[in-house]
Amino acid sequence: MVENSSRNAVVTGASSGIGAATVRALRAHGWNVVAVARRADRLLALAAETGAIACPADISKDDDVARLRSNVTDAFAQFGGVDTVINIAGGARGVDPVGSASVQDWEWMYQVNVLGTLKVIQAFLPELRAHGRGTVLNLTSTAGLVAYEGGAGYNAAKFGQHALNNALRLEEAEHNVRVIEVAPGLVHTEEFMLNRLGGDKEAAAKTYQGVAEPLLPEDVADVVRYAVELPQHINLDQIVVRPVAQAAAHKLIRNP
Ligand code: 8X3
Repeated sequence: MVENSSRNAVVTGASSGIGAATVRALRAHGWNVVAVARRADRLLALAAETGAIACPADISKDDDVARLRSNVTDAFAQFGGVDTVINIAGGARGVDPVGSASVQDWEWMYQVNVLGTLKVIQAFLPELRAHGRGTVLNLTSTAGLVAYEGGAGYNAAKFGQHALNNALRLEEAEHNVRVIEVAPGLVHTEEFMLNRLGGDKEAAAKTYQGVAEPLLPEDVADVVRYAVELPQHINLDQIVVRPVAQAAAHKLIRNP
């Protein structure tokens, strides 16, 4: 732990991918971190590796979020309180067109991407305001900027999260809470496409096939770390980060 630092972060979605990489990146730079995810086993391993504090919680459940809030308050009390909330938890389910998409999948995506982010923000806003120099960073996606075929449910959720960011930035400026959005394109994570495609490993691998250098979770984590380490009066409103091979959502260079 770093005493009297004003580098006290909560990171959700920390059990794998960009969330876990963000915990590693922040810890490597001396941040105090509470790492949050549903899967306790993975979280505890990450905590043992990095020195982060593990708080297993499902951010879509009110009781879990209340417990998270009280754990974070206790953990950071002697270090000046939480000043940075990083919402990485989220995900996609399905690639079906609107006409045949599963309503359940859409509901799940709205729950985790929009309402989960909302609940975590609501839990910590009073402390961020009280701190006087707060940061909220929400991980969205380029899927929140441009819709694509088969993407509508995920697009709708990420567009929604993007709207939340924009409204929140306007509302919180007077409390000196900055609101940063990081919107990645193609990132080769262990689980994102696997979850989206119902565990179909072959189909998931095809997403990245022939792409010379898709982004890795560590690449996005570096961008997140950079954004939250900038002096607090600098607000990177929105950072769009893609691999060079993906010039746009519809233009991805694949080698044969
Ligand atoms: C992931 C980016 O292209 O699968 O958030 O929508 S994409």
